[in-house]
Amino acid sequence: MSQKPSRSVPVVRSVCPHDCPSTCALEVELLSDTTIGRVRGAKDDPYTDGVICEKVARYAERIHHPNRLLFPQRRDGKQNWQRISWDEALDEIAERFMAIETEFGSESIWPYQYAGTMGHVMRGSTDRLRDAKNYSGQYHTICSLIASVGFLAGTGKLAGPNPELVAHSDCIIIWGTNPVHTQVNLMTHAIKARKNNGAKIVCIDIYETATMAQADVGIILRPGSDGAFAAAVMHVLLRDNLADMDFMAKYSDFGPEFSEVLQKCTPEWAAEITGLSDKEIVEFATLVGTTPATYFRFGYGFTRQRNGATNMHAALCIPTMTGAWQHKGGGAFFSNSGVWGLDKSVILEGGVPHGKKARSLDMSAIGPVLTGDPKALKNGPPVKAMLIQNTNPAVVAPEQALVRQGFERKDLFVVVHEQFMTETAEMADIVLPATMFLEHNDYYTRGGHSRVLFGPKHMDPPGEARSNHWLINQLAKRLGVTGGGFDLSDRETVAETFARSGYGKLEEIAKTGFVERGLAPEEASFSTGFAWPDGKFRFAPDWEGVRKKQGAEWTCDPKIMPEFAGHFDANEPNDATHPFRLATSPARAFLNSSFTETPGSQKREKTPRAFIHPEDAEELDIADADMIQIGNRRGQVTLKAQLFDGLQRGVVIVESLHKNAAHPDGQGINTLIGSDPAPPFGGAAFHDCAVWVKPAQATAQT
Ligand SMILES: Nc1nc2c(c(=O)[nH]1)N[C@H]1C(S)=C(S)[C@@H](COP(=O)(O)OP(=O)(O)OC[C@H]3O[C@@H](n4cnc5c(=O)[nH]c(N)nc54)[C@H](O)[C@@H]3O)O[C@H]1N2
Ligand SMILES: Nc1nc2c(c(=O)[nH]1)N[C@H]1C(S)=C(S)[C@@H](COP(=O)(O)OP(=O)(O)OC[C@H]3O[C@@H](n4cnc5c(=O)[nH]c(N)nc54)[C@H](O)[C@@H]3O)O[C@H]1N2
Ligand code: SF4
Ligand SMILES: [Mo]
Repeated sequence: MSQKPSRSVPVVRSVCPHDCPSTCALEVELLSDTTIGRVRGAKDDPYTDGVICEKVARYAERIHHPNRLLFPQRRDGKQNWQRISWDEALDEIAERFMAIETEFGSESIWPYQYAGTMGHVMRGSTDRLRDAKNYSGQYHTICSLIASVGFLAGTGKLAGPNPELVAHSDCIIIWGTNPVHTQVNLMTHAIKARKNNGAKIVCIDIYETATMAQADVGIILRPGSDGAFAAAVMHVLLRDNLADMDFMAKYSDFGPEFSEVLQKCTPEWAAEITGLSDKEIVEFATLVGTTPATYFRFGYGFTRQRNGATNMHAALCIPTMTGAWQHKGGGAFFSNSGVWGLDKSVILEGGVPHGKKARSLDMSAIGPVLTGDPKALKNGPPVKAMLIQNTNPAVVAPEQALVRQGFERKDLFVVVHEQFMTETAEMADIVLPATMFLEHNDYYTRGGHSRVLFGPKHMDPPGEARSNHWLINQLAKRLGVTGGGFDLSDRETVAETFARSGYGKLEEIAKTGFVERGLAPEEASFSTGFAWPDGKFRFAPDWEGVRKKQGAEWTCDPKIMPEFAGHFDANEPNDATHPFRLATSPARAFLNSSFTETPGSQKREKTPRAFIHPEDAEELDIADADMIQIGNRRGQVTLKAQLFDGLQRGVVIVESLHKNAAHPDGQGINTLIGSDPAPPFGGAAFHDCAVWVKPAQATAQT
């Protein structure tokens, strides 16, 4: 994607704000105070290395989109929108919130924010108001929780060898991530390793992704079977004397009991569960067992299965058994979120402390919450008002039918602060226009790397668009809260956070645009000990210890968690009526629901389609490009079939997320996904769904 900027156009430095582990350092052509040209990846940033994805290279399409929201608007009950002033909007919101608080208590107000921007100041401002007013909390379960706790269960810390070291590996295992779609920079470094060291690239997924097409070895297993696969790999490592017994003795809790458990996990046993051949399993074990500098790059695919925490943990046991952590270019990585050492108090805390802290509601359960499910409401008051920022739950949240039913409630007051009239905004009472990243100041941490980057304001927003930070502070004034971040500008809030975190002065940091937070190589790669008190990796997880580290909540009986790493049969069961497994893996040109509005992305992704195995299609009398229905007890969705043999029989993949309205009947793919919390601590299992599939004309069953 990289080209030389033309010399006459000024180029400014920025950071991609989207929810992508790459968090690219950007160079943006600034054509005027209000106009941008091309966006490129910064060449001097070692991880970005001059490369960015197509969708952000074309950001001019998004920032200057004719449909950007420009003014506050109020809806009259139907779809008639009336322009109002910011003062009118803020006064009305403050009045309604105060009246609702008086009648139903502060917990009946639920601010709701997520991943539209990864800027800490913008995202955190919503939480500052929540904290100051003791509104209901948000338990963050969409996205990373399931996999994060699986990683913590082994290492005790979310860290790992710097992903730039991939370039020094002899073998790279890309497991449960599709970086060609979701974090293109990982491919830059993996391909460097192949070029420089002749490294092998292995991709483990549930279908033949665009990444697998570029790999040397592709392993297509059944969804949710990674734990069984990993256990069999460990069986072979022990059987064939490929395990590093010295490393395990020194740095893990490995012992005869686990060894005995693994005896039963033969490749033949795992072949049944994974749908792989025992030969594929043995070959993989032999490859990683004989290649010390093997780098396991785990992705969020793990976090989308009900048994994903245990699968992640089991996969993570492999580099510990081979001792890969000790070798340059070896080890494993999921996220660096344990390394920032940030003091975010000025962003997150406000007002005076409250006696009893408000309940925290599971964000994945927004459907059950809004439709009055007592358990989801923790037996507390109903939610009567919401302020929604940087998220589009009508599209992205599970159990969509319930989410939409909830938003249709006449007694629910909803404010949405957005860049576009999303399908969530369309259901709001008041919609407010939001800035984009080049129009406000913020900073960003890089989950897939080791830098914290500053993204300064470079241009004026269009119309009356205002930032989250500004909106929250204006609303806070009307609600009578002040102090800390409520009295600072967005830039001052960045500066104060950097100062409190010991990063140094913003003026200095702004010169380079980043702070390096990488741990010392031995610490990052745990090669001299893990982050549990005894310094040992856990093959037998201490889930209660993980819960405390993560600040998580048990959502199942702790007794159901298996004692050792391996297969955990916890996924949504298939039955005679629901014989298929559906996964909603990410589309290349959409980023969750962002970019569904831009012409370049729409052109690439076209209409929603389901990949289905040709033999399954034939049995169901479905031809390529036929309209089909996919359904289960939660509802049904209509889309196009695309015959594809790069997956196992019985598996259906819908690359997501299209707008709900892109489906002929307006029901988006999340209609089918469950919002029940995955064990042990919750999380929505977006790729773990039992469904039926039929030609569209046939009568559907539920
Ligand atoms: N283009 C694009 N980029 C994105 C996003 C997007 O929607 N589109 N989303 C952004 C966000 S919010 C995130 S969190 C990241 C996520 O990015 P990734 O880390 O890539 O994670 P996932 O999107 O969940 O899925 C990764 C892969 O896991 C596979 N998978 C599903 N179930 C299993 C399983 O049981 N086992 C194995 N081995 N594989 C499985 C899926 O088929 C998919 O190919 O990407 C970010 N970047
Ligand atoms: N079926 C299925 N569903 C999924 C997933 C999946 O893989 N499959 N992935 C899940 C994952 S991992 C995630 S993280 C979620 C993400 O889902 P969301 O959190 O909804 O993320 P986006 O769709 O990227 O962005 C939401 C909105 O934020 C707005 N926005 C961006 N910046 C700002 C800002 O500064 N201020 C304000 N007020 N608004 C802003 C954008 O215009 C956009 O409409 O989706 C989840 N949903
Ligand atoms: S690869 Fe990810 S971080 Fe980089 S520009 Fe694209 S969306 Fe942004
Ligand atoms: Mo995510």
